[in-house]
Amino acid sequence: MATLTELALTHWEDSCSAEQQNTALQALEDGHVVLLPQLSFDMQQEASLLNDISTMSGKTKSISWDAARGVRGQGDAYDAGLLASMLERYAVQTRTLLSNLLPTYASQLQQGNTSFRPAEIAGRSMSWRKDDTRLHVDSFPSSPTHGKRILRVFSNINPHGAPRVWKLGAPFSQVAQHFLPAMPKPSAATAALLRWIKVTKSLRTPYDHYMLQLHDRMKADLAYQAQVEQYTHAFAPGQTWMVYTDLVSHAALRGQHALEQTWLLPVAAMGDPAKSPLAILENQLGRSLV
Ligand SMILES: O=C(O)CCC(=O)C(=O)O
Ligand SMILES: [Fe+2]
Repeated sequence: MATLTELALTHWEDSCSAEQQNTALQALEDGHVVLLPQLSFDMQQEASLLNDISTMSGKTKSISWDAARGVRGQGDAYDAGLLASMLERYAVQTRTLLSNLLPTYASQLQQGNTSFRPAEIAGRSMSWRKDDTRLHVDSFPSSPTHGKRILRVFSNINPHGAPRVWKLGAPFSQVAQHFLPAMPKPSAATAALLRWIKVTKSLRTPYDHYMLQLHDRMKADLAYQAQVEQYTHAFAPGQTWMVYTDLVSHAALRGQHALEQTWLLPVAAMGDPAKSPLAILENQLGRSLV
């Protein structure tokens, strides 16, 4: 089961010892959460973004930013310049952190979305598929990763002392063993159609098919949710943590105000590619998935 590995970094620019680098690499690839309890995101003049804004719709989970498209989501309710500067700074700081902590990944990391999550998680009404209070592994329906790893960095920036409470569940190999037998096989025609009508931004490979099925079947199965081994952990305000969310069963139960940065990594850049969801699925299915 996933555990937490703590590292005592205090600044985003901290240089890391070889031991810290090795600890972080092993922990992440083995499906643990790396917790940086003393590494906080300094809000500076953007603190006003944490004032509650009632125009944020209950259905919206986050406001996203990327360098090419700028701010998306319910960004209108906020000062766009402040939002962009906060999210861009978070992207830069997490990149600095990862290049110091995971130098073997650094040149291969591809920057994904940066997100601001100002809405309280608890009590939100979400469709089951979007309900992150249920244990799941991450898979993006419209953005196939083609096997690339999803490494995410989170910071709790709640100004009122509220923790961000997560659940962590069973190891990926067990999740796959539980759900793979009943899954439909991927269809090349369906994948081509989804691409043609632009439901997906690139071709949904067999790997992406199985990952999306896992995500959906985990969330849809309430008996599984109730019975699977799991434990709860509260991330305090001022803390940062990172985790391979494609590998680690996770759920976010409650909390308000977080920042998140997504990084994608080619499997070949891992210390041990055999620990990737791609390799685990290929091994269990006895076929290539890319
Ligand atoms: O917002 C969070 O704390 C995590 C939610 C989650 O599971 C996700 O974004 O994939
Ligand atoms: Fe998730």
